Amino acid sequence: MGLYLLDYGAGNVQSLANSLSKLGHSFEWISSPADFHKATSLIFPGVGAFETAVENLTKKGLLEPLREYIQSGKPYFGICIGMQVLFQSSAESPNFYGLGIVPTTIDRFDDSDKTVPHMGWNSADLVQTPDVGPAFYYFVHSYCAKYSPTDRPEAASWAYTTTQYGGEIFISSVRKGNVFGTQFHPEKSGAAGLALIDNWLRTPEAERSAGISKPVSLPPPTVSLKPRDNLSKRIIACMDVRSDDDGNLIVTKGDQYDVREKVPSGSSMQVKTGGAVRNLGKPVTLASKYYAAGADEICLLNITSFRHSPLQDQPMLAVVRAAAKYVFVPLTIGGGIKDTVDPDGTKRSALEVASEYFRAGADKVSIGSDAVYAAEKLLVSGQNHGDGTSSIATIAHTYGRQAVVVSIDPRRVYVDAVTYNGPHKDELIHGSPESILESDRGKSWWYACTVSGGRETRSISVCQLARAVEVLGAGEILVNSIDRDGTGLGFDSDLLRLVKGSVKVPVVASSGAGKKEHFSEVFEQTGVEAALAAGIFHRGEVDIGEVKEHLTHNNIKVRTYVA
Ligand code: 1PR
Repeated sequence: MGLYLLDYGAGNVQSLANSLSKLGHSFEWISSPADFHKATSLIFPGVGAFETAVENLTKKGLLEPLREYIQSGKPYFGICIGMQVLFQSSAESPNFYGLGIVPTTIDRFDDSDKTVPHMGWNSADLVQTPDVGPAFYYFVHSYCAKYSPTDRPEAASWAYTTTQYGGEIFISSVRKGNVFGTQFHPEKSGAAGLALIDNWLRTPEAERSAGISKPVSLPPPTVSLKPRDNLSKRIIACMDVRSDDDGNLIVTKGDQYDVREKVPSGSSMQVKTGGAVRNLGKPVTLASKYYAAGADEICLLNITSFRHSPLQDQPMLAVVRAAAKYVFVPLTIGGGIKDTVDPDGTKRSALEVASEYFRAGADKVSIGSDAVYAAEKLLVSGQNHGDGTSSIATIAHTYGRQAVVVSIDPRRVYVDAVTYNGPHKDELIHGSPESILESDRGKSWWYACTVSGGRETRSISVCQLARAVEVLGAGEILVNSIDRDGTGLGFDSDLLRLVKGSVKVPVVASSGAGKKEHFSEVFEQTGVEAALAAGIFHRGEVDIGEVKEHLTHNNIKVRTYVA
């Protein structure tokens, strides 16, 4: 079978390639217009921004051959932007036109009642046979095709499944004749997604080929709004990766960011910085273990990459490449995403660094220190938009904002509430005098951002940072807490409420999980979209399955199906 994949040169296509290899399907890449003639099946895994996709396809002379391929009746499967490109245009980039095969536009989600991007696991409900139970897939997008059988009947007739997000119902997959397209990412949707890809490929080509101009026989059915959508809360397993003292990459875990074993004072082993780097296992082994246990996402943070150029850090890239072969849920990579200079003097932009991680199999990159500097620059400029040069902006422009996570490392700054008259007085938190936590009891504080893994505290607050990075183009904010990291005392709900109240993009809670109840507490108390933990999973104290069972029991939606 002549299965070809279309890669327009930006966006992570490695995930789909890994899924196909895992399923045992061989494929070739479309590298020139002539390849379309050789293809007997084509998958276009478009990730990123509509404009970048259309612009790159046009520049490479691939847009018209793609249209001809689809019109020839040969099987086509478009994923995310690969589906959106079938439509007329997108509000994301009004000056660029899609193929116009589905006669309607792609619009932005209404963010007045919900977080945008729509990110996470949601159900895809079959339009024609709604009595068949829905399947859950991973979505990540800010723009969608609204399902509107009354106003746009012809477009609605393409809908194979619909999905509800907040008060909106959109077309989550299209199917007609030889054309299939999903807004969700089957290659990142665990076993359900792999099965969907496999089924499509194993259906005889003759059944998947047909014209798309069949007349519409029945009017598209109306789909009613449910009281609540099915978007589930995400549980993320995080691995802090660094070299041990022998140079091997290991997963480590600190207490308040100190990752070295405590050594009794006076010990002959004691070195200036403490004992050996705490070793909790190998990154790839742990990543595949957490995938199998039902983690909704996996995060790998290179916690010492600020010391050197990540592009020189081949072992970390090798870890990402290897982990991506086993993990079929989104993989986030962080650490050292910034403009750098290699030891030989070669300048590398943050976009190049991120691209290298995407090529290795990452789906999102997480930016820490560099996001702080970019936010500070924006504040100093007094503007309400960036100049497009920050790492956040350049990566979001090419790969879409959903691929850019900003990882904040805040630290509490305690102040005297009576005398404090500093710039953050509106963000002060006052701990209850009855709090069981000594760190909270009767105290007042604000949250300062830090850089270089907490080694340097800056004067910018967590709210200022969150608002600024959203303006610059961040698609998600990961909120760590140096005070809670590794303590097992629970997530810092005060901190998370502050960040959640400052932005529209999804917020991930991190640091402090010590028992399963902490997960239900953080979702109920703060409304965050996801919760991340490290220590309790690495030490085997609580299993991801137990966390999800607990959340389901507490009426909090999670993805529970795992093969
Ligand atoms: O600044 O862009 O190079 O990114 C560096 C990244 O490395 C940042 O995301 C920063 O959070 C992370 N990092 C740097 N130093 C450390 C350290 O521990 N010494 N890890 C570090 C931060 C936070 C989470 C941790 C949660 C959950 N670790 O990754 O997994 O706190 O832990 P818990 O569940 O055990 O409490 P840049």
